[in-house]
Amino acid sequence: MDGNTRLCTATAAAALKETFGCDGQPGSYTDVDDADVIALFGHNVAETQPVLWMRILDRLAGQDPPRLVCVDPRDTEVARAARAGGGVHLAPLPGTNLALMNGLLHEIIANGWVDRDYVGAHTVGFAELEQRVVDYPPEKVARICRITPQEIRAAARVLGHAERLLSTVLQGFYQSHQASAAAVQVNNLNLVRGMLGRPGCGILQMNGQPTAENTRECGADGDMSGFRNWSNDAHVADLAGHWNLDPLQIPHMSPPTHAMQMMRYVENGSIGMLWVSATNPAVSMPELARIRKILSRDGLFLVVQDIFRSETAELADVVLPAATWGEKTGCFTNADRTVHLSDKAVDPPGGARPDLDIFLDFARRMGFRDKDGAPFPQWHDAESAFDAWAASTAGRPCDYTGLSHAKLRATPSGVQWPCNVEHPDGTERLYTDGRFFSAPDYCESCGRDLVTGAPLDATRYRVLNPDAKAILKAAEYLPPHEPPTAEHPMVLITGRTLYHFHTRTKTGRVPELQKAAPEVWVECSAGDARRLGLAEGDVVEVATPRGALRARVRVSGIREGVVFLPFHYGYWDTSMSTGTGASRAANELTITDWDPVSKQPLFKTAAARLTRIGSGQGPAPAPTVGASRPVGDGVAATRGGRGARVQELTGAGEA
Ligand SMILES: Nc1nc2c(c(=O)[nH]1)N[C@H]1C(S)=C(S)[C@@H](COP(=O)(O)OP(=O)(O)OC[C@H]3O[C@@H](n4cnc5c(=O)[nH]c(N)nc54)[C@H](O)[C@@H]3O)O[C@H]1N2
Ligand SMILES: Nc1nc2c(c(=O)[nH]1)N[C@H]1C(S)=C(S)[C@@H](COP(=O)(O)OP(=O)(O)OC[C@H]3O[C@@H](n4cnc5c(=O)[nH]c(N)nc54)[C@H](O)[C@@H]3O)O[C@H]1N2
Ligand SMILES: [Mo]
Repeated sequence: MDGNTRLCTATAAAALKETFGCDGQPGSYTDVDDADVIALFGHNVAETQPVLWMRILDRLAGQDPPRLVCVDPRDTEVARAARAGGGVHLAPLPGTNLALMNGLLHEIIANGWVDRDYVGAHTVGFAELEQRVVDYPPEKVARICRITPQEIRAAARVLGHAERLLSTVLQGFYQSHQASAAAVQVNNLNLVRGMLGRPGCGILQMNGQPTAENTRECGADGDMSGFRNWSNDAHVADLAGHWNLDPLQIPHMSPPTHAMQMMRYVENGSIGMLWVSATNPAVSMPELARIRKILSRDGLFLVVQDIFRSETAELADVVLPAATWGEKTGCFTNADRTVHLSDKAVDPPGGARPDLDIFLDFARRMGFRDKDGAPFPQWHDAESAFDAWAASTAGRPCDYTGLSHAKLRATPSGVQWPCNVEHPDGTERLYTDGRFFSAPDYCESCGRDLVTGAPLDATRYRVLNPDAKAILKAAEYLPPHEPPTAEHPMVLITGRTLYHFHTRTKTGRVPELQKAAPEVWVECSAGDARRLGLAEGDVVEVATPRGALRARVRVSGIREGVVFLPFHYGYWDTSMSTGTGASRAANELTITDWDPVSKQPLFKTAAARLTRIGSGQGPAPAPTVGASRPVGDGVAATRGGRGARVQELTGAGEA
């Protein structure tokens, strides 16, 4: 059992566990309103979380705007706003985040911008961190990241002088090698600066989708329900009590197999059945030729539960049609711990059923029983499941005991956990008193070695951190596993555009969104384009050691030596404008490899080659908005139109 979160924010969870002993977002979105510096690490918030970006834009347009620090190899809207507002944009070579973070921490410590009182009272591990980052002076880091020492010093100065620092982290860090190690250094940055637990001072190890937070809390992402600790027998017994099970009915020798390893087991034949719900791995997992082969294996019984006939459903033995949001009731928890209720608005079509109903039906047909022989699970619909979940979180960091569907319905803007008798209206920020969830008997995890990923044992953890402090963990930088070579001289990164969501099962069906970004494109810098004899709109082959695809070139503000592919386009719609009918999925090219700590795959570093095939007809099919903005003139702007208008039916059925 593993969540899509493995591909998404497993690293957020891992980084929080390493530093605070437990998952759970320290900060709040309200920190945007008070911060004087907002630092975004590998996070293109303008295109991927535009509502949060609007909140930042409000600040930027208001009195006393915050300065931004943006770390991204592409010229995103965030990067532009950082430069325009007296902040800093760093565009490191992909795969060098940890070196950069060590360099920034080096400067902050060397210049004495450390809050010694906070560090002394609330953290362990400072001496080791200090010793580690001594080896990362700006000149050395600049050579690794291929930026200038002045840029590193400038960014460190902004971070070092911040009075209220909000740091956010997302896929530019999480989908790289040494992902958890780099994300942990962002936690370290806020801790050494004493920037936590006050308005404007926060860390947002972001989520991609709210449900990523829920999979972590509920124990569907290799975690144990309620942020309990796999290696703590008392935690397992406590959970077994809530579920009325014998502790042995909860297998807990070790965390469950992660998704990347599951695929290996299917490949080996040791997993014979896979049930895929609400995720489309035939497009979203790395090295698709391999994934297709695995999912098509004769010995595999593949069940796919989806709302559309996805690429993965095409490979299924059985398809279970699911109801979508709006057709069912349930809760979402946002990145900053805000719990929302989403009420059913309409009935699902045909035989489609809510995912929960499908799972409960399965449990009943299988005859699952609790320890008294009564049907398990004990709940039977969204509300009873929520109540059982809330009860099971009593005393845990994500305490939902003060929440119910009724309370959430009465609080439409949501409630931040923990919400209990002590905090009946929820909790805006964690760790305001400098006390953490990291006590040895309470913590979710005793942590891992940041370089190898090996778990640390409970006895050593107890010695390291007996008093529930935050843990400053250091790590040496190691180069990426697939560096550029003579044959593949560029670095390939992949990611998103504003207009599409993931594998496009929904946004590909919205005409105006599809029109804004109809086809795959590849971004490269003006310098690289000149060197390779490429012009805007040319057809190129993008190749890595795993495969190749064709795309049209967008000459954009991306840094030199790097190319970018959006990963939204699946392989079975072959209406490609190049007319080749070849696959256009970015994941044909990505590598089977993962971060040793979080097991999140590396979607953002591969060695690649661009080869010109011929000229296209006009500009690339890429939006002119966001990071894919062309550097030259002559590309018609992406805009909305009549097709973007919707007709809303009111209760009486009138338009
Ligand atoms: N429109 C839209 N919004 C979405 C989604 C979507 O599909 N479409 N998906 C949602 C989900 S689940 C997620 S997880 C989020 C993801 O949100 P983001 O993480 O913001 O999106 P990405 O485009 O994956 O990557 C962010 C940036 O990382 C940069 N990057 C790549 N490699 C490196 C590197 O080595 N170092 C650094 N510092 N930066 C690097 C890229 O240039 C890119 O601009 O978006 C969510 N929101
Ligand atoms: N190269 C590359 N690959 C990436 C990434 C990247 O940046 N680069 N990002 C990774 C990240 S962060 C993520 S989150 C993943 C996303 O990867 P996926 O989760 O595979 O992508 P989605 O398109 O969101 O797939 C969700 C599926 O669920 C279906 N669905 C929607 N609502 C419901 C529902 O209520 N019930 C059911 N049963 N089904 C439903 C949709 O139709 C769709 O088929 O991709 C990862 N892969
Ligand atoms: Mo994600």
